[in-house]
Amino acid sequence: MAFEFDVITLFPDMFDAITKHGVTGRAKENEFYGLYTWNPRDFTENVYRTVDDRPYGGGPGMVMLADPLEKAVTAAKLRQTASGVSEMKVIYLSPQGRLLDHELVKELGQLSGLVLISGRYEGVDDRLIKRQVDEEVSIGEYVLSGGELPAMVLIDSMVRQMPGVLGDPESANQDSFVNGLLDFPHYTRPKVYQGDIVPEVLMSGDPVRINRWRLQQALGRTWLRRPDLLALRIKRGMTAEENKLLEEFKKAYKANQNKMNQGKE
Ligand code: 9WO
Repeated sequence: MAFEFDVITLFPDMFDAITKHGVTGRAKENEFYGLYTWNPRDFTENVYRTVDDRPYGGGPGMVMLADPLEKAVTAAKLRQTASGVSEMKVIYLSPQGRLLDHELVKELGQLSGLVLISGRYEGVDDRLIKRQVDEEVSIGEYVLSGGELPAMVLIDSMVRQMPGVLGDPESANQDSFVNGLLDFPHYTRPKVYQGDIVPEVLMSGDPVRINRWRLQQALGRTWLRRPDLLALRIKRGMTAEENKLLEEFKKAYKANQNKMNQGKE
């Protein structure tokens, strides 16, 4: 049975961005997952089909009404159950949520379905969140115009982890962050681009040397750009080989810095 996503959104067409393009488009066609959208506007009772109102306590902007959202969530949960989903969570995408990382992507992948609420305006009536939401998830520390892009980010990150979605079964494991390191640099043709040549080792055809170089680059880049990630990785244990490669990278980097600084000071 496929993983089922149900999304509550005022802008269902936005989700064409993932369902009609690329890896996530193909995965949907091949029924690796199902995605169904619910518009709270379709669950309104009045002629204006109102989904928002002014905030109690005053202030700028509007707040999404609890009732149309709750009716949409109820319909979404019903569809999940009818599709055979047994383990489901309701997630509200918000800057107040738990930060999305590879750990959370794996955790949510253990479920069989998700109901995602994409808010608009200044937010959602808090009583809806208390009544219906199991977890709030944030994709980063910034405010957007709505939760649709975050919902798509979450779906994309989960779909590419589904077994069989990426052609090569190894692809998802090669991803950055899976081994707690940043990615190594990539090159393709031509061999020389604007005077810049591809590292010789990548053209050697020696898979042992190539893997060693890539691991060294990943370690070195993580050391340079994400010392916080490297510290975690060191705590979880580095092999003697990894330590040697990193020390070698540091030495080469520092030697290069000294060379660059010649003449200064
Ligand atoms: C709007 C606003 C206006 C004035 C002062 C404070 C304010 N906060 C917000 C706000 O948080 N609006 C949200 C817009 C309401 C819920 C949907 N929106 C949203 C979700 N923006 N950003 C996200 C989001 C979700 C997950 N990860 C990162 C950002």
